[in-house]
Amino acid sequence: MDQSRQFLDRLGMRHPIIQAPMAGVSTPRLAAAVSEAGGLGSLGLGAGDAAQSRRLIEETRALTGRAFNVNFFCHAPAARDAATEAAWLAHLAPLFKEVGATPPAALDEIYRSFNDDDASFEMLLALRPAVASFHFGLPTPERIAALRQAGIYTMASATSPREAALVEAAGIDAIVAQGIEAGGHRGMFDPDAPDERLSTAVLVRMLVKRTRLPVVAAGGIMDGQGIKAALDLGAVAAQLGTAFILCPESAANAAYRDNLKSACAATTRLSASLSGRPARGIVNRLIVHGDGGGVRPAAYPLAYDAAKRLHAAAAALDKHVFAAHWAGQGAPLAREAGAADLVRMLEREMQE
Ligand code: FMN
Repeated sequence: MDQSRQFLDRLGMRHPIIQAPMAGVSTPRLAAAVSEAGGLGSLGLGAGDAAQSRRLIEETRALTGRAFNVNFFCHAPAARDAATEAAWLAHLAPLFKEVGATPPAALDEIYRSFNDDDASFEMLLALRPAVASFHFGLPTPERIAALRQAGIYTMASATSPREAALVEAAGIDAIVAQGIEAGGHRGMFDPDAPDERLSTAVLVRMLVKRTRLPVVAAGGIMDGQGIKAALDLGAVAAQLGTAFILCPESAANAAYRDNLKSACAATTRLSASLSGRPARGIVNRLIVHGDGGGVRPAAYPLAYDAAKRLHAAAAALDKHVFAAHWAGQGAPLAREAGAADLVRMLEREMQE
């Protein structure tokens, strides 16, 4: 049996289509609709605590009996540096002023790493979702072993062959090969390490040759033709994020949807100015200002705290020019359709 068939059978999928976990955008309704349609839906749980994650998993289970994926962030704790943080806030001060706000006196680590979160780990062992995936790094080998022992299929992002080798050595079941085209945060383990910025096609091909693990292709894949191309390169499935943002089941608000449907979608950029880690989104005023000043952003997720506060002040005035509208290079190809219809459309296009 080929590797793709084995992967699909293990997770009870009919189609090699994974809806990417998207913190802030994916929802139980979206994940359940994709899994019910024969793909694999995902919940992005990196922004919440164990109690919120439990609720979302239970809500998804009430909507589908099929497998779905739950995703957590494994980032290293922010290296606190008062001078860098103060300089970043000073750099953003004119933007805060523009919306009648003042920068906060200090920045918070708004997202907790799974590696420092015993409650989320215990919650996973208790609820045993079919699949758990990790971004920005890996859980400890002991935790990976315990999750697998509990029957949970594990996946982790890699943006380079070096990270993929670490994923394989850690005993994870499958690698999500995330190319430079991808929307949202680049899953690099160390955001300060040199980055070859490999395309999805090159990365998938390299990983298929270098590892025996199943490789899932992620980044810039927007239609069935793209999924077919990824499978031809040796991927067992494709993980699509941007393609699912316009689904009515996603949590994207009206401003995000309008922006993604506009000509602006053609201009995405990888920038650390919104969160402190490289992430691809539709270019906005904060990205232009942040990237332009020669000032180093505060570390992840401290810079994200600043960006969210700035956006909140702007949104109160109905301004969305500082909002994080994550999207991949394929954003202009995004379509508006119900999640189940989109999965059916992708499947049809794969046969063309
Ligand atoms: N990947 C994760 O592993 N966890 C996340 O929480 C997460 N959030 C994302 C949010 C958005 C809005 C987007 C577009 C992507 C996100 N990603 C996240 C990255 C996706 O897993 C995937 O790599 C990416 O969407 C693939 O590229 P594409 O958007 O071009 O399809």
